[in-house]
Amino acid sequence: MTKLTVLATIAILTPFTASAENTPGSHFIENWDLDENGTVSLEEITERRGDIFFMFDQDENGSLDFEEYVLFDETRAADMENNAGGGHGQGGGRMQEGLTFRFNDINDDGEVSKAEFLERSVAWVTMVDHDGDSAITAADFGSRSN
Ligand SMILES: [Ca+2]
Ligand SMILES: [Ca+2]
Ligand SMILES: [Ca+2]
Repeated sequence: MTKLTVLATIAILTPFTASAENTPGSHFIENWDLDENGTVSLEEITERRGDIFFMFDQDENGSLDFEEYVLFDETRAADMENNAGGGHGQGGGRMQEGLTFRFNDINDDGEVSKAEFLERSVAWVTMVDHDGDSAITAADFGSRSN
């Protein structure tokens, strides 16, 4: 069961695949743009992060402890490794950072609560949103040459 859940999660956590034939970030947008309007809004990010949180909160206590985060980290790492052959999207590092333990444990108590994880959606969008429209679009991935 857990394995299946993790596999299903990989698609969500793969903002940049080597096979992305179009613009960098298009795969991310495909996965996170819930209403398919071409823009990933803060609401969509928050909702999706809620899904991810739920998947990795194995004991469902509303908090990701260190052990649970290890699985989350490993999943992302394996995922990046699988895609290492291709060119990385330029926004890849920033996108990954938004999912790390350090980034999300706001009060530094060694656990990432759901409130912390969701609250960091704002900071994540801000970090990735280059053109300042408060949403994430292909333009924010430093794709092609403008
Ligand atoms: Ca949207
Ligand atoms: Ca937990
Ligand atoms: Ca915390």
